[in-house]
Formats: sequence, C-alpha cells, structure tokens
Amino acid sequence: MKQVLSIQDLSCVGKCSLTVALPVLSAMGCVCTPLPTGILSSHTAFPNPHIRSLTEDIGPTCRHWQEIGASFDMISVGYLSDPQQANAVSRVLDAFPSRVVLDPVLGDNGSCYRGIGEDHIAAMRQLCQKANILLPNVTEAALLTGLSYCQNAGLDYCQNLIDGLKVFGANGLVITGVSLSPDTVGFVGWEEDEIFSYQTPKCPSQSHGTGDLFAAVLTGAMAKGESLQQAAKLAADFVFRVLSATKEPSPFGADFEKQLPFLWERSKNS
Ligand code: PXL
Repeated sequence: MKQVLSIQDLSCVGKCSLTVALPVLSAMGCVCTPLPTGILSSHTAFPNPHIRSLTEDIGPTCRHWQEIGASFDMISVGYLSDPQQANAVSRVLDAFPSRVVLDPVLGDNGSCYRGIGEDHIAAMRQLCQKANILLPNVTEAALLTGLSYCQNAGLDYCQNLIDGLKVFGANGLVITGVSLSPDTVGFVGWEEDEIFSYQTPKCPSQSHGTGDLFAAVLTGAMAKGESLQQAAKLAADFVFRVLSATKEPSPFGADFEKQLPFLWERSKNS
C-alpha cells in the first residue's frame, strides 16, 4: 500500500487537518502516518483554543522512524502551530526524500487565520521552497507572493499569482477556491508550462476544513499514480459532493463521512 506522511495539526473539535486526512487517505487505500505539528482543543476559527505546539517532538519522532526503517511515497504538509516549526519540518523533508505537497495554511477570504502573522508567512515562504506541489487558496497565494487579494479572481489574476508562486521552485501549482463564474468554484493550476482549470457548481453552504479535504484527496490520488490534474479534479469533485450533502455551514466542519465510499470506489483499482 502507498505510504503517506501527513504533517499538520490535530485539532480536536472542528473537523480539519489530521481528523480529515486520516479517514480520507484510509478510504483511498493509502496508509496515513500522522505527524502532529500541534494539538489544539479546536481549530482557530473558534475563539481561544488551547494550543500545544509539538515543535520539540518532531526531531526525536523522526529519528525513531529512521531507526525502524519507516519510509513514505508522498508527504503532505499543512498547518504549522508556530513559525519556528518550519525548520523542524524542513529537516523531516530532508530525512525522508519523497514528493511533497504543501498546503501553505495561512488564511482565507482575504484575511489571515487567528494567530498567523508576518513571521509565520515568512517561515511558510521558506518551506515552500521544499515543495514539489503547492496548494494555496487565493488568499494564501496572495500572502505568499505579496500581490493584493482579489475576491473575484479571474484567469488573468490567477496567472499573476502563478507567476509569483513559480519563484518558490515547485513543479506544480494548484490554486483552490477560484470562482471563474458567479455560480461555480474550483481551481486553476500550472504544470509543465500548461495552465489548467476546473469548476464545479457553487454550493450555498461553505464549510470549514474543505481545503484540508481537498489536500488529502489530491495527495492520496497522486500517491496512487494519478497526474496532478486528475488528482485535483477528483479532489474538487469530492469537495463538491461533500458540500452538496452538508446541510448547514458550520465551524464544526463538513459532513464528509458519508462520501468516503465515493473515494473508495474511485481509488480501489489504482
Ligand atoms: O483548515 C485549516 C486549518 C487547519 N488547522 C488549524 C486551523 C485551520 C483554519 O482555521 O485553525 C488549526
């Protein structure tokens, strides 16, 4: 089975990060090894979460993995609990060479998530240089490149974001949350000098954690041999199904569980 290392937080309340990556990757027939960057009582859209950063534990954990011969086909990186963590994560990527999908979790809808400041953005820029695939939303692409945020991102604006992101050296980019017409949402990507895009109908209920669902599906599909474009399309189709079946937009997260059989069906032969 394909081995995926998922480096991001464990937020206990509010489905996101590891609490969605683990079930999604299992449903895709991959083994998901979690490396929690921190444990939070909830994600940061709830006020005043209790946060324990696990920066100090990352090095010893990886040294043990090296002793026992662990290895990974793909590594997915998401939310960091503090900016200093970027160095520790960078060393993990050096210790376990494999393809790296980095979702530079910094913000959404034009603003930073609670607790994310300039030092965090600078640290994420450093880490971006270690990624094969970058997976920002429009807000994160703007924060990383220094371009101003534009809510109604058209293809020209996305092209500017892509040009700015190419500087980090990844060989593939997917910008999520791009609405190319009033009733649709999806992604614009770049790989091997080709720009590609894909849209699904926009659902009234936007929910927390959908970027993390997208990242998990994309990583699992690539681990199983799909191209970046095909993997991103499967991720967008999955998020659309999840949001279509989610009754209420909620910080507690989207109801992805009932859609896991779709992923199993789509992944079982690859
Ligand atoms: O879904 C992105 C995310 C991940 N992890 C934590 C978050 C957020 C977004 O708010 O707070 C802890």
